[in-house]
Amino acid sequence: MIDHPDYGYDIAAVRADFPILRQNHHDNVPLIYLDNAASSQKPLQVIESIEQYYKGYNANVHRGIHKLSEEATSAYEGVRKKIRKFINAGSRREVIYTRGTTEGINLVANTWGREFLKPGDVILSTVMEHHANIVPWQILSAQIGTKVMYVPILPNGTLDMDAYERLLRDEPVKLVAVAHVSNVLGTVNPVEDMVKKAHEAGAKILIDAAQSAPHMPLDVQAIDADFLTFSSHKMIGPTGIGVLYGKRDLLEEMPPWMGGGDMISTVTLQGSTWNDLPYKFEAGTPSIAEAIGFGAAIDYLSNLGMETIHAQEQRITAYLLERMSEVPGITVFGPEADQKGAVAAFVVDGAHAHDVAQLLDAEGVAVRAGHHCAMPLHTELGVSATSRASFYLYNTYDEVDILIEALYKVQKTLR
Ligand code: 7TS
Repeated sequence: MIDHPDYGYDIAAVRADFPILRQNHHDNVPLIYLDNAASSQKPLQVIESIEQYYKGYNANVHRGIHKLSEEATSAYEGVRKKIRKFINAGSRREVIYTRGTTEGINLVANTWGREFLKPGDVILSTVMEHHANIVPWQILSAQIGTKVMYVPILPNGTLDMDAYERLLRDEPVKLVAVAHVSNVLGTVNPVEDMVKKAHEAGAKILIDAAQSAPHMPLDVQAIDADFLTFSSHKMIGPTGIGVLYGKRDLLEEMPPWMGGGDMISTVTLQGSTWNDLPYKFEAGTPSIAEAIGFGAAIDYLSNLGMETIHAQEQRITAYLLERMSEVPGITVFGPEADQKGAVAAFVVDGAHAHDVAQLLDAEGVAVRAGHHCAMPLHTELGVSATSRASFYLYNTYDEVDILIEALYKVQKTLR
């Protein structure tokens, strides 16, 4: 038995905050939730904040002068300030609410991309991206004549940085669009270095932080990102809300994308003028309850401390990879633990990823199987599908052990 280091926080107290973790998955087996890269579970603090809003001060925001609307507006805008602090943005005006990462990327493609990219310009993505950071650039390119190119990966699952520099040098790259952390390989990309090199080449850079914002401290000013986007639901908050951070001067010169209420300053039958940031990009009634729940999630994460959460995830990742390496006939994709987030996508020799996931599910272990919205990456890896175990702050070393035991059982069943 390996002597597990401390979690850095009271793991029992944390787990007690997440009601869903108390249930049995099937009749007799407890739930081991290892699908956190897809979506995380929610603590009572988040669930109750939403209930309190609907019970106590539900109203539309930025409208009426009645007390309820003022209370709702103050809570909704208060969360924006929390997000500003959480990512160290220079101003709350740089924090745009979206429905999530996907919408954040599409917003940049449809506003900045349409306004500032020209036929022949190159958008540089990577082969390890989620479809959300590939498809919007392909759609845009089909419409305006830009070209999408991709940074390849090395055999260990890290980006080929020589190729990155070469592409920046040899191609007319105007935008780099890269994931901070891969949702399959877990690779933590050297974004500060990538930003520096993109800027030296005269390109802007968008960072898809869907898999980093939940797991490590983020400082958008230190990274010097032009755009950075993430989703609440992967960081113990509700679905339907996320953030696009953008540098203020860029956001100021971008035209709006969706038109409607709240995003205008004046409207006549002949034309309209736009509201100030961030509202220029927030047409229509927003996800108010979800934003309030997101605020409770940020409070929760901040109270534990993102450094503390990250340090624990690094320990559990090291333990996970060590234990998985003991099981014969299993290939885990991606780099070593010290370069990797808490995710292990793997294949079991002679077994289909979906069968593995189904058998694990019978043991109470919830993992995802498939291409994880990263088909080009799976093609590159030479597999059609992987099973993926992804961890978060409430997962335990005992759950790693249960996963490993379950994997031995799966192998026996499939043999
Ligand atoms: N980018 C990355 C790196 C992701 O992992 C995801 C979601 C997205 C973008 C899209 O986020 P959304 O909140 O807008 O949907 N990733 C996954 C996953 O790995 N399994 O399910 C969703």
